[in-house]
Amino acid sequence: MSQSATGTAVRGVVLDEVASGPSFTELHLAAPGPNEVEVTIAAAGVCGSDLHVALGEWNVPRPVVLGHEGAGVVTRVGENVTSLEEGDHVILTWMPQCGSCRQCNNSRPWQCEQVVEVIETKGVLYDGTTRWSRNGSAVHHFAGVSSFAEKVVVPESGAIRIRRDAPLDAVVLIGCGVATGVGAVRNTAAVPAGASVAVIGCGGVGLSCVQGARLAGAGRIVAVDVNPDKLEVAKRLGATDTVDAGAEGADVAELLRDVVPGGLDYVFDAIGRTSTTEASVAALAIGGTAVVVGLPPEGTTARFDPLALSESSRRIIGSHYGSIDPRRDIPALVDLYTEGELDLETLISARRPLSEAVEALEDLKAGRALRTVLVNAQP
Ligand code: PAD
Ligand code: ZN
Repeated sequence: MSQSATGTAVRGVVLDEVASGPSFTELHLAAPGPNEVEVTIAAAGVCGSDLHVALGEWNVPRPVVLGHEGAGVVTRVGENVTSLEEGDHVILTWMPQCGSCRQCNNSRPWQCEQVVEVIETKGVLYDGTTRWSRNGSAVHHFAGVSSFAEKVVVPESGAIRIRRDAPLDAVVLIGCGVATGVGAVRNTAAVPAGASVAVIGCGGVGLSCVQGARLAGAGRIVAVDVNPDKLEVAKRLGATDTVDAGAEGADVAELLRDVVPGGLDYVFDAIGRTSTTEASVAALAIGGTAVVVGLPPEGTTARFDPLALSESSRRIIGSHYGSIDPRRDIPALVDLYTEGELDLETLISARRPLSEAVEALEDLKAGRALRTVLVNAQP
C-alpha cells in the first residue's frame, strides 16, 4: 500500500460481472472527504448478502467492491469529522444514518431514507461520488462499506467506535449478521421471557436469532435447518430442540407442530425463501408472530391464509437490520461479548486472509461455512 495526500493504492475484492465472478485486485482509494473517515480493515465477515450480490440475485451498481461486515482502525479523518479520531477502533455499519430524514427523525435509523436512496441504490457516498477507482474508471461502494479491502472510506456515521480491548477479528460479526439476528428477536419482535420461538435457517443470521432468543429468556427455542451440523451448532448456542428439514418433501410447519403442539409464539425466517416464509406463518400459535428476517432474491412473493391470520390474531412483520440504532446497539453488543454473554467464536468457521475472499464466498454458497472472517494481514 502506498499512501499520498490524494489517495492510497489498496487491494480489494471487485465484482465486475456476475458471470465472471469476483476477483482480488489493485484499486485506488481517494482520501476521505468532509464528514468521512478512512478505516484500515482488520477483519471482514462474509455474509449471505454478499452472496446475493455475487450471484446476481440483487442488482447493485457494478463494478463494486464487495463486503459489508467490517472492523478496523481509523487511519485518517476528513474535514468536519467530530466524533472520531485516528486510532479509534470501529465496527462498520451499512446503515450510516443521515440523521435528518423522516425515519432518522422518528428514531428509526435502521430505515434511513438517504441510505436507501443514495448509498445503497447508487453505490456512492453521500456527495454522490465514489472514492474507489481502477485505472482511472469509477468503481462503486457496496452498501457504503466495501469491507473486502485493505482500507476503505466510509461516512463518519458508518464507523461506530467501540472499546479497544475487543478483538476486531471476532466482534466484526456484530456489524451485520449478529446485529440483524439478535436485534430481530430483542428489538423488532421484543420476544418476552418464556415465549416459544422457532428459527428457520441456522446460518450466521439464524444462529444470531437463536442467541437473541436465549438472551431474551425464551422457553423453547427450536432450530430448523437442512444441515445437521448447523443444528448441532444451534444447540451449543441455546436451541432447546432441533428440526432437520432436509428430508425430501419435508413440511416444516408440520414438523414444528410435532415439537410444539399448538404452534409457536414467534417464528423467525432467517432465510427468506417463499417456502420458508410460508412455513413461518403456518407454524404460528394463536396470537403468534412470524418475523421475516432473511432477504429473498428480488421479485419473490409468498402466500398466506388471510382468514387464519385474522381469526387467530396472528401477525407477519419484517425486520430490517434488527431494528438497531448502530451507535447505541453495536457498542452494547460488544459489551455483551466481552462479558461472555454473546458467543461469537462458535459462529466463526474459519479465518482466512483477505486474498481468499472468493474461496470464502464459494464455501458459503456450498454450505461449507458458517461465518468466514477475512483477516487483513497488513493492517
Ligand atoms: P447462510 O447462507 O449462512 O445461512 C442460510 C442457512 O439456511 C444455512 O444454514 C442453510 O443450511 C439453511 N437452509 C437453506 N435452505 C434451507 C431450508 N429449505 N430449510 C431450512 N434451512 C435451510 O446465510 P446468512 O445467515 O448469512 O443470511 C441469511 C439471510 O439473511 C440472507 O438472505 C441474507 O441476505 C439475510 C440478511 N438479512 C438482513 C436483514 O437486515 N434482514 C441482514 C443481513 C442478512
Ligand atoms: Zn450481512
